[in-house]
Amino acid sequence: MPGRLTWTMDPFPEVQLPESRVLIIITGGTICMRRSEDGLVPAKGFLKAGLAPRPSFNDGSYPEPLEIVTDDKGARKAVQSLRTPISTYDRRVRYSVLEFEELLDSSSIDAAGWDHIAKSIYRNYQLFDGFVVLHGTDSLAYTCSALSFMLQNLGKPVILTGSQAPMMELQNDAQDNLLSSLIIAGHFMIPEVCLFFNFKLFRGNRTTKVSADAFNAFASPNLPPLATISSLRTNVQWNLVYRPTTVHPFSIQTKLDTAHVACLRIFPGMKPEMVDAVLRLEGIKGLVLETFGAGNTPGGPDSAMTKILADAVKRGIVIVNVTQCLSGSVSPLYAPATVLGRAGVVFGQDLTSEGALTKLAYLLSLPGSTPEDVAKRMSISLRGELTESTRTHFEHPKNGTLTPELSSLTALGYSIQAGDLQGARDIIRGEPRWLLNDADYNLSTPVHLAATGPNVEILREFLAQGASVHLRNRDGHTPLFLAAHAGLKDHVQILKDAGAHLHSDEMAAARLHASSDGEGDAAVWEHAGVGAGTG
Ligand code: ASN
Repeated sequence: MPGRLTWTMDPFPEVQLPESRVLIIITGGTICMRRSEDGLVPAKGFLKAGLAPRPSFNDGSYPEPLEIVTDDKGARKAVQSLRTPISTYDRRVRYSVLEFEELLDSSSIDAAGWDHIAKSIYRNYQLFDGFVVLHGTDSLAYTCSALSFMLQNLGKPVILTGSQAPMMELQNDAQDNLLSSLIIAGHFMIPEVCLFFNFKLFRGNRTTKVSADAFNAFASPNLPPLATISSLRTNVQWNLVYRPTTVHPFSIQTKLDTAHVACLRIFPGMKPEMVDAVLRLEGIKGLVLETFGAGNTPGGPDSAMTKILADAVKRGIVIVNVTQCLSGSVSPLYAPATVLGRAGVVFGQDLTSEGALTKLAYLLSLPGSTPEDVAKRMSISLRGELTESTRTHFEHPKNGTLTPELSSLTALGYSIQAGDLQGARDIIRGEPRWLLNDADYNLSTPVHLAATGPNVEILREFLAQGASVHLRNRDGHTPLFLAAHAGLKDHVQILKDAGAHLHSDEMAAARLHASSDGEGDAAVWEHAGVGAGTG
């Protein structure tokens, strides 16, 4: 092949290693900018100019192009793909790039841009194991928060990243941020909208930009990182990873209502009329009020400020109290905050302003939403965006040997084979998050085993506890493939209800089975998605 690179370091070129597929969606931002007469501007052709020439992004094997879906009607186009060298986890990541028509500085990204990203992920959801979104840093925390709500029942990793210095500059943070994002999206089933920056993976809706120029530009003041990178390892805090626990397939909510929400920062001496003016803007439905400390504003129960706020709540405007402080939560600790609560202002707990504003815009965009519903859901965690005071976290067993984990997994395997639902429940009690997504020597998870087990209720239980339906075993197979292969219709159905789909890699084998197995089995394969145009 012309231009083929010859520096591949692959020591076992013939060995078939697992390979994940990741789609990189490029919206713009400094990471893909070049110098111009007007200063830095986003430039197209990132894969060719920014990735292909770098050994850590290209093992030189130049694999076949990959298909991506480009519009709502399902139009597809084949685009160039590249492969990373082998990772420390004995896996390669193969990726393609979807570059937006117009690349933007993130200060110009709004709700329409969020829709564009959400739709691109939705259309390509079945073709890739994970997604990386390149985005400018200025409004990145807003986009992460918005997407975390818009992507409903997300079952795959979506990692947003960017950089403070362009990839094309000699000294940059772009290379590390993108490579780590790619590796995490291709190796770890963290089904959240995350932000990766400066060796840390954060839950996206907990982040805020804290520096205009440092590489350490983002913080997540109220939640530790979900993962950190140290030397060659990625250390995932599995006990913090949030998973949907309702059995529903992935869907998206678009058109967030940013036109009827506002954010206002209280300051000493602020005139109540100023707050009133905002609350009387035409069509206003929600206000994020950034208050002092633990949620306090000037004025007592009979003050003009309190009356203005109480009046607005009565008119159906949802007002959410969040703190101006970088960390901590609002609460009725002091009289001024208690007064606000009595006036109907919602306690936004430890939401960031970005999280509060985008959550309001999301809830207001839901069909049939009422101010009462919105107010109620603003102080409840939907995607781990706030800490509910009663929430307790299970702690993953620390250090020590692997024995307890391995023996739990083995015992679980026996319960699954025996169809013993109660036994399986007893084993996962208190530790479902990590155990259900753990894998044996064959990279089979408990869901793979339950997908062909005798008791479909065990499978249902695992899914309701947040187990992933998308992990693939060493042969590259999803639990859905195994259930269809075993001709188990009920198992196929429950997996599909939870958003499972056949991976594009297994489509050819699935079609072969569907045409050569008996008639009944062909129907099960069809139900699993063969012939549905995937792959
Ligand atoms: N202005 C740039 C943007 O947000 C900043 C950056 O990406 N570092 O698009």
